[in-house]
Parts: sequence; C-alpha cells; structure tokens
Amino acid sequence: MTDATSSSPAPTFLVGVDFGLPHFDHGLVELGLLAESGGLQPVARLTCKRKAPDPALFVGSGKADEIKTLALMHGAKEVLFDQSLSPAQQRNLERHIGLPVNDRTLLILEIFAQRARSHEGKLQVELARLQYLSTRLVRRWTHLERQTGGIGLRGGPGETQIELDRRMIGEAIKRTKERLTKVKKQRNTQRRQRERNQTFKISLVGYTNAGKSTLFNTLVKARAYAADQLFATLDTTTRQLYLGEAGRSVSLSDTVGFIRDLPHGLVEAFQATLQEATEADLLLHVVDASNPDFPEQMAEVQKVLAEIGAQDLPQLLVFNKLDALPSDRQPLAFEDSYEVDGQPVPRIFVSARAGQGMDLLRHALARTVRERLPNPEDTTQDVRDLYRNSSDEAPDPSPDFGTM
Ligand SMILES: Nc1nc2c(ncn2[C@@H]2O[C@H](COP(=O)(O)OP(=O)(O)OP(=O)(O)O)[C@@H](O)[C@H]2O)c(=O)[nH]1
Ligand SMILES: [Mg+2]
Repeated sequence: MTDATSSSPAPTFLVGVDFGLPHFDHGLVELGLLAESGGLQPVARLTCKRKAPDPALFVGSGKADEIKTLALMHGAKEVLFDQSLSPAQQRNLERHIGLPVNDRTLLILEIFAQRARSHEGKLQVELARLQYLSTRLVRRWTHLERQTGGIGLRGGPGETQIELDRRMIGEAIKRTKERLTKVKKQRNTQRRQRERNQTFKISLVGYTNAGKSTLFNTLVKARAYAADQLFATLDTTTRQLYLGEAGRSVSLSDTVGFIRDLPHGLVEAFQATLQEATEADLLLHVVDASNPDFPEQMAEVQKVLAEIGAQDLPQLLVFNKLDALPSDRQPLAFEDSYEVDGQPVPRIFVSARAGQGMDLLRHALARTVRERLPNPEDTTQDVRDLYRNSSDEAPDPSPDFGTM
C-alpha cells in the first residue's frame, strides 16, 4: 500500500464478494472511502456472488482471471478485497493476478498507522499490527513446518526461522503492552483528577465520518481535526464544556470512530482509548443521518459498545448532517426518541457544520446533567459518595483537559 503522503495515489481495483450477508455493500462505497483515506485511488470495482469462499483463491479461478484482465485494463497497481483473506488466499491471488492483493483488515490497520499521532496511539497501532502479523505467521508457520520438517536454524532443535520470528513478535507484543500500561497509568491519574473535580463525563461515539469531531468543535469551539476521511480521529481529546442551564461544566471527549468489521486486534489494542467511552456518564451517539446506511452503522456502533462493555450507558442520539437531508427526509420534530435495541433513546437532529440545533442539544445535555447530578453548590454527602473511589490527588488546576 502507498503512503498517504506520496504524491500519486496507487490506482486500485476494488473487489467485493457477496456471500448473502445483509450488510453487503453492493457499490463498495465504504471500501472506496477507506481506500482513499489510506492513500489509494479506486479506478474500478467488481462485485460477484458466491455461496462460500474458495479455500485457495477466495473467488473462483474464472473470476480471478476476470479480475486480472479488468485490473490490467484499468491500469490498477493493486487489488483490494472488501473481505478478509487468509494468508494462503492472499498469496495465491497475488500469484494468479500478478499484482499485490490486500484486504480490508490490512487497509484499516494501515490507515490507523498513518493517522496515529500521539505516543499512545502509535503504541496501540503497533500492538494491533503485531497481533495481526502474529496470526499470519502462526498460520504460515504450520504450513512451512510441514515442508521443512524440523530443521533447526538457531535455538532449540526443530526451531524454524518462522518460529524465531514468532518469538520475536511475541516479545515485541509483550514490550508494547508494557509501554501501553505505563501510558494508561498516566491517563488514569488524569481521569481520577477529573472525578475528584466531580466532572460529569460525556463521550462522543459513532461510526467513522459521522461528524463527531465537527460536533465537538462546534460545542467547545476547539479545533480538533475533522475531515472527510475515515478515521480522521484516533486520539482522545477532552475539553471542558460549560452548560449555563445546568450551572456547571462537563467534560466532553472526542475519540476514534467505529466501522463494520473493525479488526479484532484494533478493538483490543485501542482498549485504553475506548475506555474513555466506557467510563462516561453519558454517550453522545453521533449518527450521519444523511447516509442511507445509518441503521446498519448504528447497529455496528452498538456492537462495538457491547464489546467494550459500554452498551448499558445512557445515550443521547445526535442525528447529524440535517443540512444534507433531502426535503422529503427532513424530520417533523427536531427532538423525539428513536428505538435502539428495542429501547427508546432520546434523539436530537442537528447540523454540526452549520451549527443548527446546538441550543436544543445544550438544553438536552443540561437537563441530563441536572437529572444525574445535584447542584454544584450542594456538595452533600451523596455527591461525595458518588465519587468515593476518587484519589487524593489535587484537582486539575487547568480548565482545559488537553489531548491525551
Ligand atoms: N453536510 C454536513 N457535513 C458534515 C456535518 N458535520 C460533519 N460533516 C462532514 O463530515 C465529514 C466527517 O466529519 P468529522 O467531524 O471528521 O467526522 P468524525 O465522526 O469525527 O470522523 P472520524 O474521526 O473519522 O471517525 C467532514 O467532511 C465534515 O465536514 C454536517 O452537519 N453537515
Ligand atoms: Mg473525528
């Protein structure tokens, strides 16, 4: 894959195989966006139907021939599959087509690697990549073992190069995890300070590109990076948001977006970043209402929230991009409720970019905060009980929590 900073993005041929699953993206729209976000240029697309993946080539050999012909015809330098390929399928396809073949999982990892800015973000991506690599090696190793049959290179008898690599990767994973634990400790200290300050914590969650950072910027007048690309944000940024109506400030965190089939290792590696969401008092679930696939995207977000143990936290749905909704899809009321997993959840329509609906949103936030926390003036035993696990550290002197 090419680096996003290189001047000419690699022409890429997109392939999607429909196995009859409900979320199949016939236009390969999301894969196209992912490719562009990763510095590739989609030049042509092909979708086909199959009952099950071919163990050797993922698609049939006739289809692989067709991919080869079309890819050459369009001048593609790379082929990208919407589904995960096994290491053997990837290798066989590369041989058959004569071009580098990659899959969605690797592309997402690549984008994360390109975007990671903070020390923690870089460590998390590194961990996810190592974990991805280790599963590939394990599988390749079993295959090679049969061929080389216990020829020792170094170390104990029967140890192959692959096994050595695997051991090195295992050690690298361990080191990265240790470094992440250290960073996590610092983050915990900052969090405890906020708890000590009795801060009501709000986390923005949502599908990637829903407009979380734009909403964050509009609400707190910050300048978090917002862009029309997937995974523009990887690091958590937290700012104070003053809610006049509630007579208090809350903390608002912008963080990484979710996507369908988020590589498992990434969820695990980004646990520290995602933890911000699991410890929130309220989740602002931002939805791109202008995207026809928004119900599937919401379901994906719910799935990841369940994976990180945040499914039972109170939510407020923010249906964003109201300005981009055609007139026949404009809502009748800007505030209502919407069913999520069989439960009604309060919903507000906004346009984060145009600043529309912000008063309504602030009002709803203030109401929630008032319901959940008593007045800051009555610092009664109840409130202290609420935060009795907080540490003895001094409160954070700065009103700005900064980027973590
Ligand atoms: N039309 C319209 N576009 C919007 C609105 N809010 C955000 N966008 C656009 O949507 C794109 C994504 O916005 P971001 O704020 O970066 O989205 P995000 O959810 O933070 O995305 P990730 O960090 O990648 O997960 C940008 O091009 C924004 O300009 C809106 O209210 N209306
Ligand atoms: Mg963002």
